[in-house]
Amino acid sequence: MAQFLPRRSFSIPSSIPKSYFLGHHHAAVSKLKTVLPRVSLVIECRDFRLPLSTHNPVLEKAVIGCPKIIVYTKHDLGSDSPGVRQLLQRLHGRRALFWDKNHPGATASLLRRLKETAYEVDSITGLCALIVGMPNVGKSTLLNALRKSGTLGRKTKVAKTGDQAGVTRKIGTSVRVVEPEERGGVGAGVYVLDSPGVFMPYVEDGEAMMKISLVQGIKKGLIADEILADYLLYKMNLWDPRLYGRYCEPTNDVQEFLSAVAKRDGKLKAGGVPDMEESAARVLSEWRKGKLGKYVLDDLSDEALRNHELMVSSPPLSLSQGKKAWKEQKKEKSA
Ligand SMILES: Nc1nc2c(ncn2[C@@H]2O[C@H](COP(=O)(O)OP(=O)(O)OP(=O)(O)O)[C@@H](O)[C@H]2O)c(=O)[nH]1
Ligand SMILES: [Mg+2]
Repeated sequence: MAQFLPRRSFSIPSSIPKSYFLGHHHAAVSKLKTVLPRVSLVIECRDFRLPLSTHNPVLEKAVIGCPKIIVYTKHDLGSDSPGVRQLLQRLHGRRALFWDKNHPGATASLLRRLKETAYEVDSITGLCALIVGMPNVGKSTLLNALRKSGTLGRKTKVAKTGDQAGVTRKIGTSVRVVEPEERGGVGAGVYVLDSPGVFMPYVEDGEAMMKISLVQGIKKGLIADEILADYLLYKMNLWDPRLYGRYCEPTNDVQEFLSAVAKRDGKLKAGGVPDMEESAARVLSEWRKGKLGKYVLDDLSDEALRNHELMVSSPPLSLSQGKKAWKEQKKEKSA
């Protein structure tokens, strides 16, 4: 049999949107600036599968000057990529932490870091930390985990979570995650503020938009599932085509792949015709659960890191330009 050759590049459809900068994202950035004076530490969450694409220059700028730690969330879903954790650790040093919701040790490490900072800050009102990040990266889940682990006995879920972008809409009130000293805790206690996910005003790179959509950082349907499934097939072929070996032999043809998924997982329409839409949705759902490999999607070569730094230091659009671009994009779609 001829050796299988994966596609070396993926042609980005022109229909891919370049923005998802909603009104509440803009409002959240303004609000962040007003709460910042009482914040001593920013906890910036980025999705471990997208260490660069979920690093938002707008947030970087909004919290500038405040000490920050970077929490790479959903570490469990990127654990098959060798060396990434070490690379990020080298880039950020002690500022980076790797976290997943099913690993209590990771929450305990972050709590330790918060307590250390509370001792250093030694404020009579306690330490106030602010969680920021792109939509759906796991900010509210992190807050709930900190609360559960840090305040023994208080198991109530304090923040709403969900597997789509835009679950948290407002900066709420701060939540105690470490009790004050007189109750066996630290200093005057540690408090954490959750915030809504904030998107970037403009994403020049269509591939980055597809990656963000794969991890559900933008609204479902903005990019068709079949396009995302094709992109995922392209990536799986570069990682290891055996990842989907339960469905079919290695292929670069998304129709062939989705037909095989339909047959195996019963996604068939009347007359046994494969339901491509349902099959694409199934593929995405399996991947999001880590059942088609747990790989980091971003390219982390030296060149990609350099380009990313350039983009962060001079982003393509300002906030108001971003808002305008989003409105125009929506108008074009509905025309
Ligand atoms: N596998 C895995 N899933 C996670 C982890 N953390 C969060 N999730 C899931 O990711 C989804 C999003 O979590 P949220 O906490 O609502 O994300 P968010 O950043 O607050 O989202 P917005 O408020 O919409 O910006 C939920 O379905 C969580 O269960 C993790 O460490 N591992
Ligand atoms: Mg949230």
